[in-house]
Amino acid sequence: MAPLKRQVAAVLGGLLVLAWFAPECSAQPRKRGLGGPVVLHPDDVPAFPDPPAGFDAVRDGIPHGRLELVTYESKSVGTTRKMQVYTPPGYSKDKKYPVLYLLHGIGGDETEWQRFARPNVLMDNLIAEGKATPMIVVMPNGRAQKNDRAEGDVFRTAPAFAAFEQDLLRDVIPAIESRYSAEADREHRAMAGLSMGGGQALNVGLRHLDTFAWIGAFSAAPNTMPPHELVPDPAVAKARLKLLWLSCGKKDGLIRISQGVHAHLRDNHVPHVWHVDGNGHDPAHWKNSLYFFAQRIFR
Ligand code: FER
Repeated sequence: MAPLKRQVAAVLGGLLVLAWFAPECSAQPRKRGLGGPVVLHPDDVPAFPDPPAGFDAVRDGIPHGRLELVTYESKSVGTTRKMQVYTPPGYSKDKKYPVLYLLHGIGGDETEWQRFARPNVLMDNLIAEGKATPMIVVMPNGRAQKNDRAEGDVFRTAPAFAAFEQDLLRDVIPAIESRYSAEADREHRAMAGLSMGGGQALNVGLRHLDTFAWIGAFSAAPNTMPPHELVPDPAVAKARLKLLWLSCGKKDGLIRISQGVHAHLRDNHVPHVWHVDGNGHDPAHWKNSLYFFAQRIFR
C-alpha cells in the first residue's frame, strides 16, 4: 500500500472517520455515500431534551457494577473472540438479569462503546437513581471475521457485519446465557447499536422477534435493510415489539437511512420512538441515545 493510503486507512480506525460523516466537514472527499445532504422533515424533532448534566460522570458514593473482558469460542467465525460484559452493582447468581446487546460502528470493535460512552458509568448512575432496571450489558465485536480488528479499509469489512448475525445467535448469546445469570427469553433481551451496529440491531432484531423484544438503532448506517424488508408485516411487529427506538442527529449525513425506516413505521402505524437531536454522526448522539434507551427497556 502507498504510504498515503496506509495513513488514510489507519485514520479510519479512529475517531477521525466520524468527522467525515458530518455534512459540514465538506473539506474531505465524500466516500461511499457518507455525508449526503441532510433534508429535515416536520417529524424530525427531539423526543427528549438533552440528558441532565453529570449523567455520564463517575459518581462516588453509589454502588458500581463490573466491566470484564470475556472470551468465547465462535463456531461460526472459527476463532476465539472477545466481548466486554458489564454486570450491574450487586450482581448475584441468586437473581436473573435481562441482557442488552450493544453493538459498535464500522471503525470500532468490542472496546468502542467504552471509549465513546462508558456504558458502565451511565448504567451505574441510572440504576442508582432507580431509572434503569439492573441489567447485563454485552458489547461484542460485530465484525465477524477472523481478523476482527478495525484496520485497513474498514468499509471492506461490511460483509463481516452481516455475518455477525450467526455469531450473535449461535455463539454470543449462548455463551452469555451459560456463563451469566441471565434471563433467556425475548422479553429479557434487548439489542441496540450505533451506525453499523444500529443497522445490525434492526436487521437481526426485527427479523428475530422470537429472540428480541426491545430494539434500538442510533444513526443507523447504510447496511440497514430496506424498510419493507425489515418490517414486511407491520401487524407482527406491532404485536411483538416492546420497544422500537430510532434516533439520529440532525447534522448526520446518514439521516436518510433512519428517516426511511421511521416513515415506513409511521405509515404502517408501528409504534416507535423517533428522536432527532442536534448532534451529528458522533459519540454525543450515541451516548445520549443510550442514556434514554436504557431507561425504557425491561420495564
Ligand atoms: C457507508 C457509510 C457509513 C457504510 C457504512 C457506514 C457500509 C458506517 C458508519 C459507521 O459505522 O459509523 O456507506 O456502508
